[in-house]
Amino acid sequence: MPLWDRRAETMSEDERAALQAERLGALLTRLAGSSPFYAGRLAEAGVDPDAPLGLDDLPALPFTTKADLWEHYPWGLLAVPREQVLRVHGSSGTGGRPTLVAYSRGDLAVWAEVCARALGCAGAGPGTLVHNAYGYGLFTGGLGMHQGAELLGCTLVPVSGGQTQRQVALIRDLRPEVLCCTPSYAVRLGEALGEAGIPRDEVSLRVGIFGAEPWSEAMRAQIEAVLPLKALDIYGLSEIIGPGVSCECVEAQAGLHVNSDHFLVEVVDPASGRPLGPGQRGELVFTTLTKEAMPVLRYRTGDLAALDPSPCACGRTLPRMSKVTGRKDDMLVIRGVNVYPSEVEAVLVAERAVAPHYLLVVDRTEAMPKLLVACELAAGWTICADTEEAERERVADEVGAALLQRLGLATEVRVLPGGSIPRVELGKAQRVVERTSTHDPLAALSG
Ligand code: DLL
Repeated sequence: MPLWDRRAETMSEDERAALQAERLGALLTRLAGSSPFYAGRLAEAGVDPDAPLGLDDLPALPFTTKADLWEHYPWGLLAVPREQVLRVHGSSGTGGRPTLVAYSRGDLAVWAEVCARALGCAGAGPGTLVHNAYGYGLFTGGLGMHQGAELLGCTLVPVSGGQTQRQVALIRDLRPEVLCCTPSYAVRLGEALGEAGIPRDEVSLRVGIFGAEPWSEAMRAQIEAVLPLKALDIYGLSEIIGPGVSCECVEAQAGLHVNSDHFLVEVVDPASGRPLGPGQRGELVFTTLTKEAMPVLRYRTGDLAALDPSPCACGRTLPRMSKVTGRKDDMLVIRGVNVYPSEVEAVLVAERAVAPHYLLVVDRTEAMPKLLVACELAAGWTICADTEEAERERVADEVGAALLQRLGLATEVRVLPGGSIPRVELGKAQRVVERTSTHDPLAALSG
């Protein structure tokens, strides 16, 4: 399988470490001279930016957080004159305040390079037909994959998100091999292709590059069951570059290759910030070694994963990160029990009687919070309308028992008729919502 940048992707560990140390030293010198924010942070931490620095010194460098980006919104973390910024992207964020990031010409080139590597991981090359259903706009998904596909020489269909019927027609007519979109939208597209009378085996797609939201191994199996493709995980965040920070390869599907020649990766204990070793799950932290416009030092992502430095069967030597199993701030605490939404997803997706669409409702209408799990019956599970309600109740009991066993928590499960859970056609799926005395998200659902 051709690698987009064989040299960078198969470098020996020592060679890569030397490159990283050299780039880290250059970054510190640059930041001390061009970023008042980092010049201050480095001085506070007692770091001399011109002293020789090895990778072992990394833990002595200060962290950067999302709060730093917000406090210095919009241009405070720029390390180049504003006129050298060619583009701004960002994410909407949960609090309504966007996180904005800036790209220089060099940054856009690095971004295209790492997205081309991701497409290379999917086995794409010049002429490969790519259907890009990530949203175009401030969100990094659409334009990020777009530039990577163009650099690689792919035939790109920049369809963006939404308008599912039109997407189905384009997939039927153009016969793309690679699909880029969120995993939840991949499920929706699989469903819509079936509804349009296109059987799974007649769909041309061979590989999917899915990311921007967490998805479990069980969800991978579901997607591969509705679409005839290998589903690969791609990870990234606006603050670091967008998609292309890391991606799985089609050969192994065993962890995401981190482009660590550009994005130095660490895993730290989310509470203490202390570095963790290979295989230990903690918070991902990245340092952008080559970014010009808005570089970040030890950026705390809040995303939880583990690292594996061993080489992959595909020949790449880049370290691999596990799937992101959640964010440190999306852990729910229900009656003293820690619940990760990904654990609930794993139970639901393993249950054949329910479709892979769900909503977790944290019910705060009483003194003690409760977890309500709303899902729906799988398409074609019951054919007899008379028995459907009883069947939904039976399945709800079954799912409730499985959740109790897995989480150690009693939940209230509602299995609704097929099609009740709203499908997300644009942007990221929001699977956890709150129910309060003034707002009931369940009221809008049928069943
Ligand atoms: O979601 C960039 C992206 C676009 C990645 C397309 C992959 C594909 P943001 O909007 O800034 O950037 O959101 C970043 O999304 O911190 C994670 O919490 C989450 N996330 C992104 N990819 C994954 C993934 C883009 N593969 C935030 N698995 C990150 C789990 C992911 N979570």
